[in-house]
Amino acid sequence: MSNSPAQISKAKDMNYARFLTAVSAARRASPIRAMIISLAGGAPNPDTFPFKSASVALNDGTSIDIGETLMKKALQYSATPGVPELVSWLKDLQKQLHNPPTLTYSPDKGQMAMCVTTGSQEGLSKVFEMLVNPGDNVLIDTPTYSGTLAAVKPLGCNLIGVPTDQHGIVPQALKEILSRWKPEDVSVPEKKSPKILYTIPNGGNPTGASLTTERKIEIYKIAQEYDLIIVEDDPYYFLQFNKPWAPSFLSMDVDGRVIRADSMSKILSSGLRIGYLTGPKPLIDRIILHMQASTLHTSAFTQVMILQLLQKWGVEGFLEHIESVIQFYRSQKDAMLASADKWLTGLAEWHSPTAGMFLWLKIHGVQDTHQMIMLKAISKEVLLVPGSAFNIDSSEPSSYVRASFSLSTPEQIDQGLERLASLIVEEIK
Ligand code: 09M
Repeated sequence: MSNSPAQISKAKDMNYARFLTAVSAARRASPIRAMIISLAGGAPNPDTFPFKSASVALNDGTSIDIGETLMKKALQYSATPGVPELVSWLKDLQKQLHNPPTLTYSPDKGQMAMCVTTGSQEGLSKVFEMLVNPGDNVLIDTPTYSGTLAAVKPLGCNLIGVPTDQHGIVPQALKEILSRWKPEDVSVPEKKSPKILYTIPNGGNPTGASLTTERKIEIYKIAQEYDLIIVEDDPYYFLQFNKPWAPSFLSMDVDGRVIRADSMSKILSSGLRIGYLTGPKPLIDRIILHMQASTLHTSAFTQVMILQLLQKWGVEGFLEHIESVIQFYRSQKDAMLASADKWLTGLAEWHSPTAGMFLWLKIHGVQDTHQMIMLKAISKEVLLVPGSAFNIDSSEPSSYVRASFSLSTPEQIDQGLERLASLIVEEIK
């Protein structure tokens, strides 16, 4: 059944309790939970709500209609893991795209489970709060998404940056870092061997780099050796420029050691705030307990709106839509690369992004881009982020900048990079 590469075989059973923080382990199901689900408890009467129905016009000329009955459901409390029909649709999607080996496992042995989150950011921050104790060593792609750093740094852990190149994490570098520990150290808590590895496998933010299949297999095996949970943050999975799409860590997860964060933000809407976590049931259950004590659930209206669209489209229609989104970003990327060639040759270097919406530029002769971008580029209307924002220690200098090719027209991109070129020339003269 599984499409995991033949080279990976299952390690010993996972002991999920080993990974939990004290806070996460202490979470208990709320006594009103059953009532919320049965709606027998504190649920208000939706007949008193002012909203009746909704019709949302789509760009293709059709619409999705939320009639009175469905609207009542959309306005009411719902189940914490997500509106059941949406969870079921997304489960089928994960099966079709990733066919995780854990689909057939028993619940306590890491069976694949899912929950809908308010954007992938909510899911990720709850994953970190579940797994990261103060003083823990945590392995993380460098450079990495500033929002991840914002979620994980306040937990008081020691972030260990894993070097990356144009193909993402360098497995040899990961091995070298881990060689500070012996694989048997994982059973000795005082040794503080890292328990999690966070990575953005496709279209890295900020680098635009994607891991190759070979590297993923190698990294998964290292995770087995050191009993690591892999946190696979993959919001740019659906924005991969080349086919076939790379197999995910989830697709090779024979052990039940991968928690995958997906996002609808880049393909359906970022403001609707829909993400979803997929991972072993014992861990997803902990996230759900956390949600029961915080958001209760992601907006049911938002979920129903997305569900209506996905049911209308089916998986095939969804993938067709994604194809058109990819085409847009691919041509934007090509425009940015052409302008970079035109204006920045000799002044900067870069790799062609394989997914996502960012070009990562290394500026020649500029040790730290922060001043140049924050003080001067803004006045010249160039929308760039200095590389230091993506460093574990943002006070460390960076000679990189992240350029986004999402919102600007090819003409604006061209003008922007022309301005950047003149800034660099000014800076290094
Ligand atoms: N910049 C993201 N990235 C971003 C960004 C953003 C306001 C968001 C990675 O919408 P979610 O919650 O599903 O996405 C969160 C997320 C998770 N993981 C790797 C991401 O890149 C979103 C929002 C302003 C700026 C922002 O710059 O890169």
